[in-house]
Amino acid sequence: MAIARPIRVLGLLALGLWIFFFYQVFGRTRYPKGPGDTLEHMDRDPNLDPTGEPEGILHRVEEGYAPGPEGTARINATLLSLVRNEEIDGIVQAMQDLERTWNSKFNYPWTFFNDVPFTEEFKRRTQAQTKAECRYELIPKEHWAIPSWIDMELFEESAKILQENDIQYGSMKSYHQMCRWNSGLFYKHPALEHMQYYWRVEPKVHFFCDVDYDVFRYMADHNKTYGFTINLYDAPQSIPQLWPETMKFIAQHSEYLHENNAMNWLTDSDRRPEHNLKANGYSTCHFWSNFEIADMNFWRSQAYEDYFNHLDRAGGFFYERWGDAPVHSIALGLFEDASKIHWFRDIGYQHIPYFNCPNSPKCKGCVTGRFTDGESWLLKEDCRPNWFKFVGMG
Ligand SMILES: Nc1nc2c(ncn2[C@@H]2O[C@H](COP(=O)(O)OP(=O)(O)OP(=O)(O)O)[C@@H](O)[C@H]2O)c(=O)[nH]1
Ligand SMILES: *[C@@H]1O[C@H](CO)[C@@H](O)[C@H](O)[C@H]1NC(C)=O
Ligand SMILES: *[C@@H]1O[C@H](CO)[C@@H](O)[C@H](O)[C@H]1NC(C)=O
Ligand SMILES: [Mg+2]
Repeated sequence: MAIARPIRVLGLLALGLWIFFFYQVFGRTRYPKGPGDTLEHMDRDPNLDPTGEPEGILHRVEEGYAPGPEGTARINATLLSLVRNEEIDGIVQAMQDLERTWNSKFNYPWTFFNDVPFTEEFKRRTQAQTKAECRYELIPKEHWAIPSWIDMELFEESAKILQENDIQYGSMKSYHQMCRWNSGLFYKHPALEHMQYYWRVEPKVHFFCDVDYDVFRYMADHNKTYGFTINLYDAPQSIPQLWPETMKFIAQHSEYLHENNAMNWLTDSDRRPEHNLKANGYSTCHFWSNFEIADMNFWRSQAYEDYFNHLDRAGGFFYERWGDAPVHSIALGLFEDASKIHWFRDIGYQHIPYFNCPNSPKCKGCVTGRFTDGESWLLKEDCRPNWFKFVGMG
């Protein structure tokens, strides 16, 4: 049967449109499907490259890391965990991972914090995981309490809005208190007075790779202020006023801006422009603070003290759900030399649902280069490509 020419042309056109349509919908993979796939703006995940120890001087077990006063090679540093008595199983598991991969060699003390006293069972079971000293500290009431200037009716109203926007834990008072304490108070606890560095550990996190050097002395010897493993986008609805408040602060205190700051990383709007828009100018990229190895002198600086007080007065720890992760990250990105921020690429780590899993024979139990074991849409929460681009790695 002969088909009239105009019909053939129309048929071809329709076919072409269908192909175009399917290409638009299925053809462009925006995010990687699994290990090895490419990321937008990141041709290759650096975690797939063979990863060894960082360069430069490293201090090792032979130098004197026995538990107790014999451990003369240790500096003033502690593993640090804010944790609830009910989370005993989770913290024991996290301790086992970190003791196995690192601390059984270096024996840094553990310091546990709680807003209520630790139970005897908590103390017994945690101390049983380590040869190092464990300290159990109560948070002073004035560090944990909701500040007097917070209007509790406004808090309840705001919590409803957070809930409507699906902001996890938005209506849970203690979650807001926890974020505030981690932002601006933990390092003021008297138990940390003589401590300079800390490694923050949460219940249920995993560590996968043997680390055979003193990471605290690495920080000190290489002038590092802050070490991270994972870099994420935040939910913009949890922090709409954080960046505007930060800009107000900067307008009054431009002297605190570091000349080598990470402003371009903080304000990126190329990748996920809608995040930047909803957060009023902040990319929402942050170092995921359930892991941090850091120098408390930065939090104790005048710049950070003034910044935290400004934010605290603005009320966003309660009326919004400002997390300690974006607060820490913005402060570091503005007031610190960006070269003092270190990606601990060699420390295999997981806090559900994200991983840092390097390509190294020292790692066991994670899939090299895997960013998440959750739903594939979580892959777009990865903000490492922005950081790598910013520091010239990608
Ligand atoms: N003592 C005490 N610790 C808390 C409280 N709320 C949170 N924490 C601790 O603070 C840290 C962060 O809390 P999480 O509940 O893990 O918050 P998150 O990591 O954002 O959320 P998850 O995805 O559920 O882990 C953990 O180490 C908790 O044990 C609290 O009210 N009291
Ligand atoms: C650790 O802190 C104590 C008390 O402040 C101080 O005397 C000591 O010199 C410090 N040690 C190191 C290695 O910095
Ligand atoms: C560390 O920083 C100090 C002060 O900024 C500087 O004097 C020193 O040379 C730095 N050391 C290294 C190894 O970068
Ligand atoms: Mg957690």
